[in-house]
Amino acid sequence: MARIDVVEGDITRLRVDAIVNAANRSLLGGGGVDGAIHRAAGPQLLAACRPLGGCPTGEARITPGFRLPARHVIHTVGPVWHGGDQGEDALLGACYRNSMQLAAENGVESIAFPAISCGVYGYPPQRACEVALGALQDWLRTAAQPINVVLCCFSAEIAAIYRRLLDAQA
Ligand code: AR6
Repeated sequence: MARIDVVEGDITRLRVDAIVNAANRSLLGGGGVDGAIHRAAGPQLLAACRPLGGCPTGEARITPGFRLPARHVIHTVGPVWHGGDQGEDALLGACYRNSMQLAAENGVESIAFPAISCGVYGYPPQRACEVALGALQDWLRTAAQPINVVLCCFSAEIAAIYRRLLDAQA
């Protein structure tokens, strides 16, 4: 059975097969975790993203990790929070599912996610963590092969939310 671990820290440092980037639809970089990943991977990452021609919200694309310890970067575009009745939960869940699907297709055995949409895009963290965990656990339940998941939290607040949700299931 695949594991889900909660880790606090910088996702660009993690030695996993793939890290997920909370990108925007251009896939040409930005602030937050996107900026950190591009800085750590080096300029080849932008060169690899450019020909992808962007990515719709909820979908995912894969590139090499270049200078990162991770072999792959999976770029996904989370929804901007507009109050919760604009299909945000479905789009956020799709980010996690589509990232896992792409990971499986590329032989990834370990993957780390940031808290997609919880920064600049303004998603309420508790709700985002519930959607993320639900989507990941649903995916893992029916997966042909197990993939170990790291929930990489840049703040203690997000880590505490994930730990509470996981403890409540134990
Ligand atoms: N490692 C792990 N998590 C991080 C790191 C890091 N190095 N840096 C920030 N976070 P955000 P979004 C956390 O704003 O809300 C970009 O400009 C952060 O604390 O990076 O999906 C893109 O280009 C927060 O919990 O992504 C888009 O335009 C989480 O990562 C836009 O921001 C996500 O925050 C996407 O916004």
